[in-house]
Amino acid sequence: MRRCFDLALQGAGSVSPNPMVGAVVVYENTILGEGWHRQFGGPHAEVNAIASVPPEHQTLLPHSTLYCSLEPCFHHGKTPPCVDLILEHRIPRVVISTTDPNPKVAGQSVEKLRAAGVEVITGVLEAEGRWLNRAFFTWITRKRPYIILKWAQSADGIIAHNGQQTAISGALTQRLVHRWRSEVDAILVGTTTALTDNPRLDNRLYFGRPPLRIALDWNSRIAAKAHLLDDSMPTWILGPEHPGKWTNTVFQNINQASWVINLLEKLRAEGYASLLVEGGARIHQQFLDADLWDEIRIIENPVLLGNGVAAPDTVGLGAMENGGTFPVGDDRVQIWLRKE
Ligand code: AOF
Ligand code: ZN
Repeated sequence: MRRCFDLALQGAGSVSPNPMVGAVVVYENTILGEGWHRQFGGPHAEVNAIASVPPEHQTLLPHSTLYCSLEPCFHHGKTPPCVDLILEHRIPRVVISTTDPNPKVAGQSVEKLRAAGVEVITGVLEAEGRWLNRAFFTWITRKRPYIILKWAQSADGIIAHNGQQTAISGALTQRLVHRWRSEVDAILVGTTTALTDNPRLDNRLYFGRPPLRIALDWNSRIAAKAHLLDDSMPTWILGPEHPGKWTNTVFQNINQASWVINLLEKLRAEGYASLLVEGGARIHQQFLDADLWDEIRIIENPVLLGNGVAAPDTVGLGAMENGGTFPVGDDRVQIWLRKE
């Protein structure tokens, strides 16, 4: 199953809003084939795993076990049901980490396999399986993108000098942040961050697909020459239209008073299943106050800044769970998770 998870992770950044899924075909303790869901709209993990079994070993399928990190699908989506493929190949045993929360699946494949006489074992490394696809589970059950709030702070809890771009985290952490960007579907910043940092919000220090970038600009203050308005990658600006010829930039006319909810609805409608909120403090606070967050990633550097913009207050957030802490160069990354 751990091998299934490793395979599944190869799809990070390419399959959303679908889950990352890995599958392994095993005959008498020997792996005959492996596969993962590589691309949104493309073949599922089970299809790739079965197709990877060499022709001379296909006759072993009716004597093999299929391991799947997620319950095989039951429905005709962009691809035919994996459950039928398993039955066609007469695979007698299927081991699953978690059932698929998608209402079109939701345990029905497990039932169908069992009804056909297939031995099905579920719940293997279930917590890890859920963790792997926490964005997908949130997307399905909460009907909104998975929301990650991220900021860097000094040892005395300051995220920036007032109105000034302030470098806090180190170069190695910068690369990690670009990796995080490549793993999410969209990134959001507020106007102050857009004005003081002139961010690109791309993932040039890592590989993979760049996310959708989103900035608030209710009063058209972002300059035409700002990186965010260079039209180089998909961008949403929440605010009135700026003059210019845009192919990748969309000006979203949404309600300023309820923009957080409106934005989440819009992201959901367009299939963006995860959102990384990169600040500033006011925006983070709005998400925290609305209790709309799933994960907080705090980068802490030992520097003392003395004064400036204070980091959002997480002490009052009772419902937090420690998601782990690890060093990156001179920085320390702390992850907090929302309790169910
Ligand atoms: C699987 N194996 O590798 C994945 C599954 O539109 P489709 O056909 O790609 O179906 C997408 C849904 O299928 C997705 O919402 C989830 O419920 C399931 N994903 N299922 O058997 C896979 N990626
Ligand atoms: Zn499938």
